Amino acid sequence: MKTFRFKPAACLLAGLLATVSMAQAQQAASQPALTPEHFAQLDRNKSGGISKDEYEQFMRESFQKLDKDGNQRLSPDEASEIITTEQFGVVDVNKDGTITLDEFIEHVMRDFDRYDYDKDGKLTQ
Ligand SMILES: [Ca+2]
Ligand SMILES: [Ca+2]
Ligand SMILES: [Ca+2]
Repeated sequence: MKTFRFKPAACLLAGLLATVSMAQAQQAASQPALTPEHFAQLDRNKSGGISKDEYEQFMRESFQKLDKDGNQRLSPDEASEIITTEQFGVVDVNKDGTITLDEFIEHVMRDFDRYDYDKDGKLTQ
């Protein structure tokens, strides 16, 4: 592995997405790989749980950061910081070659539901 110089947010996001694709590949209910540091970043109000709002807010901010040219779409280039070409194809539901905020949020919020085992609308450790 070469050393990546991700910003913390991008690094966390890459970790989350990588976990997801692995889970999809294995069709297994693997544990979310939320480290204590990740958890602290997502749990903005330090309530001890990550609400859907907190999760979505983080993802929206991540999207804005990745969208370098600010056209509200991620090109394969822009997204390459966090996902592989294969993952890009999964998130780009309508296959137009870009990932819109809607496609992005829909994808990551599905992950939220998957992680939320007890369906209480919060991720806890
Ligand atoms: Ca919280
Ligand atoms: Ca863009
Ligand atoms: Ca698309």
